[in-house]
Amino acid sequence: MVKDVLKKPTGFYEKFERKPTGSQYTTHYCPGCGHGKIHKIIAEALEDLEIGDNTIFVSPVGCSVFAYYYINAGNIQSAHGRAAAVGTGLSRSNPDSIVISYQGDGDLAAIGTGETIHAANRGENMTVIFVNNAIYGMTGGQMAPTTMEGQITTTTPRGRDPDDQGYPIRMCEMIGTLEAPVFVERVSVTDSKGIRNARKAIRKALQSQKDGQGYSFVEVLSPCPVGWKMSSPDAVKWVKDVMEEYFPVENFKDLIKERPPKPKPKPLASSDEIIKVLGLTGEEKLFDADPEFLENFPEQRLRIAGFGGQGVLMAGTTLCMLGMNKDLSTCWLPSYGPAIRGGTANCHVVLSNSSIGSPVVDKPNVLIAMNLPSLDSFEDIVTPGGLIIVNSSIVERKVKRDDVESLYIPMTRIAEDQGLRRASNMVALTAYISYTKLMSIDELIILFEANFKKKELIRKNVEIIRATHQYIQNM
Ligand SMILES: Cc1ncc(C[n+]2csc(CCOP(=O)(O)OP(=O)(O)O)c2C)c(N)n1
Ligand code: SF4
Repeated sequence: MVKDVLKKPTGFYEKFERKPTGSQYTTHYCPGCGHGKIHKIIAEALEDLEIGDNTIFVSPVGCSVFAYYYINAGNIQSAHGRAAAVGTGLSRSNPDSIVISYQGDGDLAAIGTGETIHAANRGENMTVIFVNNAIYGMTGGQMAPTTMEGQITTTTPRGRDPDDQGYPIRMCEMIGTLEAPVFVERVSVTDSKGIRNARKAIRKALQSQKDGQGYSFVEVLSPCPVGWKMSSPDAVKWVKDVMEEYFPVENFKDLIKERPPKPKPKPLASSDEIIKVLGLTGEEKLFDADPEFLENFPEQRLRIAGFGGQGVLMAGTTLCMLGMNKDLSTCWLPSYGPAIRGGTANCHVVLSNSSIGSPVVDKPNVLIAMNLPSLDSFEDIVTPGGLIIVNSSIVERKVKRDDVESLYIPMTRIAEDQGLRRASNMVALTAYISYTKLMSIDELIILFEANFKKKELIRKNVEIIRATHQYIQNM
């Protein structure tokens, strides 16, 4: 009689559909890589602890980038180093879920160090699996913070020199000093004993999270034969002889028996509470919602672009405030280079009468180009039939496309004529509202008067709004 049936754990997908053809039963990891072993330990734990259905697996950038093709759980890909932040959001908004943050050493101990330490210090309810392979594997073997002293990498061709590049960072030791974490252990996936211990540690961490105790951190020393340019057996030996010497394989903290479950995260403040904290009455709406206006409002996806200092970002936020007052859904996404004043800046703005899928406006139906680089950069991405509003005071050329509507407004001159050159953003905004007749200019004036304090500034801006409106009327 067959007693044991060997099968793939349900924590893995039955088929790995990374590639549409070819083997759908193998991973992309190099032979001898530790990632595969660690994935298997996690996949088995998901099945045995019966948590597969409510686990969210966060994989950031690194060789584990395709983990979502293998691990049968909810999967989220985060940006490089940002898994701790994403994990925080996930576990707080889904307090009954198990959140596993699976990160390489470049990811966790370099670009994501700050977030990692603070998530640990807050005791976020998540399990971090930290794969320490002493190198940036995915990008071809650059030095990581955990690279060993003397180790040759593509960025330390003479070997890591602590006088130049510092010493390898011991993350478990650092995190073990913090109060909040429940369980911190370093393991190593080299021989069968090491793998058994890794299995135990990962299960303990996940069980602890299942029991609501908070933050666990398991560091796994893991071979990267390709990045280290070694054979698999030599890589395993190097982990044992070199890495384990500097990174002791041991437990640094285990409060699992004594730590009571953490209280569930408090619900976010209600809108009544926010209104109270802000000292508002709740009646601040400037306009009554108009069902007909909402019903007929065509979605506006704008890019407002210009030099830093021209107020393009503020034009976007003002437009959003105007939209919010009309009960529209709005969002605003700024984008600017390091040199804010004088550099280029632009913002993405969406106004819609239904929910907004993405704040990114890659195909705007309105472009406000306040300088030439903005027109050059964004003219082509405006959707056919869209509108391009150009600051003709400083943009000498015309719009090249003939499948969009173009409007040329001397924004800088109109602002200057009213004695406030830097308010060309108000000209741009007024021109857009006045020309499209989406909202009334009075609404913009009332909003301005309600939100800005300096009387002189309000007066000048109101004059600019009126002058621009007049300019559009006379066109
Ligand atoms: C913001 C950002 N910076 C840099 C990169 C390039 N990048 C991709 S993977 C990687 C290194 C990953 O190394 P590690 O976290 O150690 O994981 P491993 O590949 O070794 O498993 C880098 C630097 C990126 N994708 N995003
Ligand atoms: S480069 Fe290294 S970490 Fe990446 S898959 Fe290959 S062996 Fe694994």
